[in-house]
Amino acid sequence: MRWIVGDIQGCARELERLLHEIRFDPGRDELWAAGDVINRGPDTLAAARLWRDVGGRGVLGNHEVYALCARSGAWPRKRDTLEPLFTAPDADTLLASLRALPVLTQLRSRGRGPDAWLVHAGVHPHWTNLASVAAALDRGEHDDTWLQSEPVSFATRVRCCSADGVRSKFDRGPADCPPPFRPWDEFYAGTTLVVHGHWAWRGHYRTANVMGLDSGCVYGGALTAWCQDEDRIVQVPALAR
Ligand SMILES: [Mn+2]
Repeated sequence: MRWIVGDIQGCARELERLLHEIRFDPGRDELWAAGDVINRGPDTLAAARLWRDVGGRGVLGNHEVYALCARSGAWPRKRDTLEPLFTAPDADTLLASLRALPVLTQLRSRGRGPDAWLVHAGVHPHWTNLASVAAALDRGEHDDTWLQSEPVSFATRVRCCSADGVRSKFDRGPADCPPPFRPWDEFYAGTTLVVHGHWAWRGHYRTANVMGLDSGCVYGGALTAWCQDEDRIVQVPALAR
């Protein structure tokens, strides 16, 4: 089975519980993270290691971009929960596997669920051919310049934007997006399902062509995963801390 999990953000125990609940078998199943495996939450190092140990697939989130740029010194360090990761003996290999992740990737259906595109935050209104955008985005090296480029920032950070792709800083519910900004998915006219994370305030939702998987586990919500092959959702509530 192929599972796509929403923002883990260092919630290693909930990820562990989820994998147990779905009887995840790394030899048979695939786990794809919708980005933001790390930071904010209580146990970034354990989350990153568990994600890696079961196969480590996914797309880059803004917290991975931050971690990589903070680590290299390209960005100043902010308040974060990355110290145990940065000082771990396997820090370099863990960070290298995060850096290698694509920003936008296609997941072709192999079962009951539909084909999907996976991205952390969303797709730009001008991105009408996602296959060519994905190919262009992942061409070349994922160096710090690439991590800081506008297309990568857009795909890993957007919630509300204008019709020409100017992003708003607004991060609450989609109904309250201040005009002229609208939730990015209102500009997405493609027929292939886009699966994303990043918008915890919005929680898990699904429309005809978009699915959100960030149900705010790190804020006391739930960790949500979608099984593409069976087209079903499994949620694990956040543990009390
Ligand atoms: Mn995010």
